[in-house]
Amino acid sequence: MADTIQQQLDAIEQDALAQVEQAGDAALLEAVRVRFLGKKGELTAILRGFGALSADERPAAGKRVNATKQRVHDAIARREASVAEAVRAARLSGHQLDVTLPSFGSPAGHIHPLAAMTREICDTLGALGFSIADGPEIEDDYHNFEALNIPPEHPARDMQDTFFIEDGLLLRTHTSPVQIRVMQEVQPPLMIIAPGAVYRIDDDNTHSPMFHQVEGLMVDEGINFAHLKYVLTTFLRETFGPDSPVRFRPSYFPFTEPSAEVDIGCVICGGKGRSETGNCRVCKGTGWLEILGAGMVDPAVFEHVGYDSERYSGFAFGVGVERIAMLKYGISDIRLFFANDQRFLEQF
Ligand code: 2U9
Repeated sequence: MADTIQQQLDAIEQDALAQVEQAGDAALLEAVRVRFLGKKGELTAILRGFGALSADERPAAGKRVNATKQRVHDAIARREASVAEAVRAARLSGHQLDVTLPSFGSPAGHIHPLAAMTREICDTLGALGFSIADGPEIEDDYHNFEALNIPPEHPARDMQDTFFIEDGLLLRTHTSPVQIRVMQEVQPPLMIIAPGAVYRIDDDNTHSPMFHQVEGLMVDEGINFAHLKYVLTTFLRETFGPDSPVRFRPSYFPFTEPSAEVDIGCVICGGKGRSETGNCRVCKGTGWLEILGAGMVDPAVFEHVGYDSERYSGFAFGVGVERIAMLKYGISDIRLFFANDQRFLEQF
């Protein structure tokens, strides 16, 4: 009787191992496990035949059944591991990583519109012979005001207009102190431009407490107002187009004499002063836009830096970078330059 059971066990084991080998995935292997090792499985069913065995034969027969179960169980476990490995290998070979492929790329940043405008202004003036100079943004009263012939009672010196720091220091209100420092160091002839940030207590659509200027200075023997007119007319026509009308109006600055404000024909209404609905809102109906200030350097400024004002003369000018960019690109609020909104910046 025991022999018959052993024959049955051998046959079931052979069948089970063959089926394990054929099972190609986890679900099929589970079906094999249930069929042979489950509660109602074939190897469990063998135990029911034990009724025909004598009490002496039963322990040995039980051991054989358990040993067979263990071998089938181990075969299933081995096969499970190899099936899982095959699945993993297939997945990896299907998703090969080609490290030589070009990347998707990340969005490239670009130069800020004010930096681009500053460069353009400096390039145009550079082509006319000016070299760039720079200096500190924190200044003293002498370089920012006194050397520039700005009188003690001038409104620029008021707490309302200038950011004063401590110990008589302040945030420069223009880049003119750069030119003062250069003149203290070198003798004429000189032709310099000073681009950079300046600070004034002012904040609305067209004024920002920090803004940018490019100032220019040319000093030599025999420099006169015609030189000033030529340089600034050339600069403005390079910037706003060769046919742009340019006019010079008398004005006043403490550091230049005579002084002028310079206008270009309104870039919005084409100089007509009118729009379809009435007066042009940008030039207020005048047909002109004030674009920069200029003048012949006041001899008092030369005296402060130790230049012989009998021998040398010079002209100076100043432009606001934001103002030029706003007019050139039709921007109505200066704060857009500083809000760092990608939708604005991407347009340049
Ligand atoms: C030195 C001597 C003279 C620079 C000048 C202006 C006129 C002027 C404004 C333009 C727009 C300031 O940014 S803004 O508001 N500037 O009108 N600037 S003459 O004159 C100088 C500079 C340096 C030694």
